Amino acid sequence: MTKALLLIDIQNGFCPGGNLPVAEGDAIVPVANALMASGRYDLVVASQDWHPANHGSFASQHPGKAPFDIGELSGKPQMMWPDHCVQGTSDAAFHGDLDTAKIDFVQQKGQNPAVDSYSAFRDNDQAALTGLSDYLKSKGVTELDLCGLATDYCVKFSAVDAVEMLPGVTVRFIEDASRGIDPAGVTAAIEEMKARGVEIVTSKTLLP
Ligand code: VGL
Ligand code: ZN
Repeated sequence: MTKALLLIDIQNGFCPGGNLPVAEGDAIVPVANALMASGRYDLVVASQDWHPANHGSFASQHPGKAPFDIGELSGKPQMMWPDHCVQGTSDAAFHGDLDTAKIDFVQQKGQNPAVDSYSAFRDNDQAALTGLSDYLKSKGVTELDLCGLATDYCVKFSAVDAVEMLPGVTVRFIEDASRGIDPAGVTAAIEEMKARGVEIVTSKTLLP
C-alpha cells in the first residue's frame, strides 16, 4: 500500500488577495498541513497552475472579453479568466503558510498558451499529459487522496482523471480541505466525482 496526498493549486492566486480568489481558499492551508504532518502519507505531491503571461485562458488576451465571459480557445468554448498564476510571480507561488518542505514532487501545468489545463494529469483537450500519472505509477501508488483549489475546476478534473488514468487506485476527495469558485458548481462537481467513483471524505476520517 502506497498512500499519496495530492494538493491541487494551493497558490496565492486562488486565495483571498490573489488574482482569481476562491472564497476561504486560505482556510484549507492548516488542513493540508495537518494531513501532511499526520504520517498517513508515503508521498506528497502538489500541482501548481503555471501560466505564461500570454495564456489564452486570460480575458486580457481576447479583445472585448471580460473575466468570466465565455470565449473561445483553439476553437473550443473557454471560460475567460482574469490573469492569474503567471510563472514566477507571487500570485503563482504556493500559499506562504503551506508546509512546502513536506512536498516530495511539484507538478506544474498550464504552460501551453493554446490550451487550458485544469487537471494535474493532462490538458483540457486530453492531448498532452503532464507526466503525473507515470510518476505516481512509478511510485506504486495505490491510494490517492486529493484536495485543494478550486473544487469545481482543477480539483474535480484531477480527481476524474485520476480514476480514469490510474486504474485500481482508490481516489478520495477531501471536502473540508478544498474550496470552490461557484457554490452550484461545487455541488455539481461533488456529484460528478461520486458518479465517477471518487470517494468523498473529510480530513476527520483520515487523521489519527
Ligand atoms: C483553476 C481556473 C483557472 C483552478 C486554474 O486551479 O481550479 N481554475 N485556472
Ligand atoms: Zn489557470
